[in-house]
This record gives sequence, structure tokens and C-alpha cells, in this order.
Amino acid sequence: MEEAIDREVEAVVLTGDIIDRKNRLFEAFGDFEAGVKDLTGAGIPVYATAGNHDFDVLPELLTSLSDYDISLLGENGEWETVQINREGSPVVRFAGWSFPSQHVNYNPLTKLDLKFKDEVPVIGVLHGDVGKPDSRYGPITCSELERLGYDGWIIGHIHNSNLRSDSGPTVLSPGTPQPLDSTEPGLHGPWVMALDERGITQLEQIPLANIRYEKVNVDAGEMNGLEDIPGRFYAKTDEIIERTTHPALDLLIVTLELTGRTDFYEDLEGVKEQLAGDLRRESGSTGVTVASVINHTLPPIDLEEVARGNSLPAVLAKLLLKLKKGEENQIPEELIQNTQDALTEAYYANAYKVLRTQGESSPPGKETSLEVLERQGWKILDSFLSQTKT
Ligand SMILES: [Mn+2]
Repeated sequence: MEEAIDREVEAVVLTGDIIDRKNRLFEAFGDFEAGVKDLTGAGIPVYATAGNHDFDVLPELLTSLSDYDISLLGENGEWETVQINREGSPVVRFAGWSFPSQHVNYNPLTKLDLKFKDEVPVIGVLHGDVGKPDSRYGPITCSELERLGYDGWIIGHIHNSNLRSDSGPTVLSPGTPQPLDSTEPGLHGPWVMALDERGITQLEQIPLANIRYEKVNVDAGEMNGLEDIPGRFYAKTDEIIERTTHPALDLLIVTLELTGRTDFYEDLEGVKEQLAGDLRRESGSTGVTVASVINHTLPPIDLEEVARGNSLPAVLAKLLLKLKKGEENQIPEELIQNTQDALTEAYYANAYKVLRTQGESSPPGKETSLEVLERQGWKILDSFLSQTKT
């Protein structure tokens, strides 16, 4: 809100799912009202469309904010337009649509037939799933976006921001102002859209989120020991913090992935949690924490060398070479099937029922099976070879 007032914007547009569920309404209400009040005081109108999470709550909420300059666009799934004027002349027109129910199986754009003959730029505003024809959350197709010939679209729903401007109309998915978890890496924050009579002239994201999630890869292959990890990790995380100016970044939350071939690959398994705790630090005014450590290191074994001959390790090494090269049609079908069966059994175990119902995981596919086979294969091979050494 402060940023919008400082920049003297013509309007603030919200694209839905501002409120997650009905029971969160009251937590968010005070902050929301304070922001809208400040914007109204600064002469900046707010336009909002409802999404699948707030299709009922948002219209209800807005009725209690009738003292302020905030309007819902396209209530009950009926397209609606509004014109923004500057000094009496129109500068932009919004065509907006709001979710009428939690699930919308049709493309909302097929119901839109508003065409304009004047020179005022038109921006479509709604909530929905772009490019997912089977979605229950307003499947929007690119061909429909093109058909209407508007200057641009602002579409809420996905949490990571996305901007398509290479062909067809500009389609901005602004994303959430803050990332919610590690599946939402990169920059988060509101966008500023600049327009003139020709249409959109500039789109810029303001990275206002004070939390950022990133995956950081560190190659353990060239290290002498575990003690070398922090130095490499600090360099990588400092680079992320410095690369983008993050005036508001308080916390960088990292998933650390270790790769490469190293003698201490086995030791890493045992110290992963300890390591995550030890790597926590401050970099300037930004805190850095490690949410998890993924050990993808491998033992320093020369597969081609071991694969010579017909010994057990050689047979296993040949298999690992095929997996490495992606020659999955050369892997015995039974082996892949057995792996997948075992993984599927674990997936459907009662112990994980809660995770399944919360949608935290998906059933293992062939790709996962091949990954597990390769990982386990390396472990067995390493054991074989260390036994023959002694
Ligand atoms: Mn949504």
C-alpha cells in the first residue's frame, strides 16, 4: 500500500484469493482495511476479483468496506468493465470477472464478449488456471486470450509470478506477495504496470517479500572434507542475496543439495541435520537458514573400470551405467516394476495417510523408481567394493 501511494499509481488491482478460508477472515481484516483506507485517502481506487478461495468471503468483506474506494469486479461470474480516468480523460479500462463458486469447470473467457472501438487500452482481470484445460479452477486457454484482442491480462491463482509477452497479448500472473513454502522460490512482490494509449509500456516487479526460498547446489566433489561445505555454501547464498536488490529481505530459506563424487558421501547422511543447523547465519541484514539438506553425492567409483568382467560388482556397474545414460529400455522390466511396487506399497501405507490426504505427495512414477534404483545401486556397489578391499 505504501509503495502504491509513493508511486502515485492510478489504481490497485487484486486478482483474487486474498483470503484463504472463511476462518482466516478476521485475522486479515484489520490489515486489509487499514491498507484500503490509506489508499482511499490518497485517492487511489482498489479493484478486486474473487478467486476460488474467497469467492464467497471477498464479496461479503467488501460490503463492510463501503466507506472506502474498493469495488469487486464481475461479481457472480458476470463480466464487468470499469474505466479509469486521469484529469477527466480515460486512461485504461478493466474487464473483470469473479469466481461465482469454489469450482469453475468452464473457461470464463468464453462468456466474455466485450469489444471496444476507442483507443483506451483494455486489461482483463480475473482468477483462473492458464493453459490447464482440465482444471476445476477456471481453465483459461491462450487462444481465448488472443481472440479478445485486449492489451493485456492480469490473472491470479498461481503463487509464483509469471509473465508471458513473447507472442500474443501480455499475460501477467503476479503471484503471491510472499512465498508460502519451498515450492515457491525466486522473487515475490507486487507488479507495477505502466500504460499509454498504445497499451502496456512497462511491467516491473517490486521484490517486497521479506522471505525468499531457494535451492542451492554445492558440489562436494572437489572438497577435502565436510569442513569445506560452509565456505562454499556462504559464497553461493551471498551471491543470491547480492544479485538482486532486496531492500526488504529478512530471511533466505535454503534447500541445500550436495552433489559430486566424494569419499564422505556416506558420512553426509549421518550429519545432514547437524549440518543444516550449523549453516544458519547472518549475511548483512539477512538471516540465512537451511530447511533441508539433500544428499545427492556419490562414491568416487570409476563405473567403466568396475564394469569390466562378469563379477557381481561388474554386473551392477553395467546396470548403473545404463541408468546414468538414461537407457531405461535396457534395464530389466521386472526390476523397475518391483521397485515401483515397493514404492507404491510404502506410499499407500497407513502411516502416511495424513500426508496423502493433505496432498503433500503424489504416487511414485517410473521416474522416481529409476532414481531410487540408481541411488540404491550406488550404495550396494560401494559396499561390495569396500568388502573386497578388506
Ligand atoms: Mn486460486
